[in-house]
Amino acid sequence: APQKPIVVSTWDSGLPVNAVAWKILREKNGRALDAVEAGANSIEDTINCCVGLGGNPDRDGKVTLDACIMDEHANCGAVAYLQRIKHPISVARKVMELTPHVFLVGDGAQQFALANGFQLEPDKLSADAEKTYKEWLKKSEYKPVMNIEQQQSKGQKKEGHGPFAPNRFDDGSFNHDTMGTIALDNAGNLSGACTTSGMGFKMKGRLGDSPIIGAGLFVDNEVGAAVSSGQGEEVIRIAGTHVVVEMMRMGKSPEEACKIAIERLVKINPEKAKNFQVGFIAINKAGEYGAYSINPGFSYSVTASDAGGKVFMAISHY
Ligand code: SD4
Repeated sequence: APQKPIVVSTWDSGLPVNAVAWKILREKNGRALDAVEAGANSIEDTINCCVGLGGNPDRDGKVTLDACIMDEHANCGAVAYLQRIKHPISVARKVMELTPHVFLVGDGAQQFALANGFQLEPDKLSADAEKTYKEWLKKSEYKPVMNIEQQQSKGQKKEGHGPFAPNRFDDGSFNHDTMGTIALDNAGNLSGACTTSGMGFKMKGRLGDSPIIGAGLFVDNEVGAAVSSGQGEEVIRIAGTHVVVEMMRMGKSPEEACKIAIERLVKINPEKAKNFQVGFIAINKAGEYGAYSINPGFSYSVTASDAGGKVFMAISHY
């Protein structure tokens, strides 16, 4: 049922992110933009494979971060190939608010961050990333893998298909990847954020879809918002989240819109598509939400209110 506020994030690991966003949306009656930024910050602070400075490095052993953010006025900001800065999403927001530009990369992005109060963090991998990187170096295979954490997890994956099935590993870890968060606030405005350390062991300088407006994230306050996770190259090829939002503009539901974008992507090379993962999530102006992915294993988290005003959290899988 249509509802606001609502916040939807990629992956099971989106649940705690949503909880942070929810505080702003519901308890403080705040702006969707503030909510998605705070949510993204909270996961950038944790050690995990795929977001923030604790994430997996590129194949030269450097962690390089990509992020973008977009608000209800079509303001947007992005950073990419950003090193040693803890909160890329907040740097992206500052690019949006303080510069005449949309996108800063590499040294320039870092310099801008330092000039705006961000700290230079140590040039050091997290213990987890260090271990994974050493393991990877043994073969140094340049081959992007689906659902990175799933492959790394020592635990067995518990079966969890269909709406609202739990998706945890036996060792308690979450299914996890790039964090995309989209929200509709009480005022009826939409915003989104996308933050990632990118594909693990990528080539130096490689960017995926995540920092690219219209690929990794798109928001149109008249229509809806969408964000993606998965193999960025494939999302860029179809300007993925822009397709999703345009389909919603034409009257498709969020899930239908995500499905159309996924089908477009698969059609390019159906054989190849069996071996990579892309998932889209979307919400529309009415607070309806949906998602679709190429392969099983994708999940997303929703935090909203039911008809009685009760808060619920859910995880859905395909
Ligand atoms: C990328 N979409 O860099 C991001 C990261 C991701 O599996 O989701 N990787 O392509």
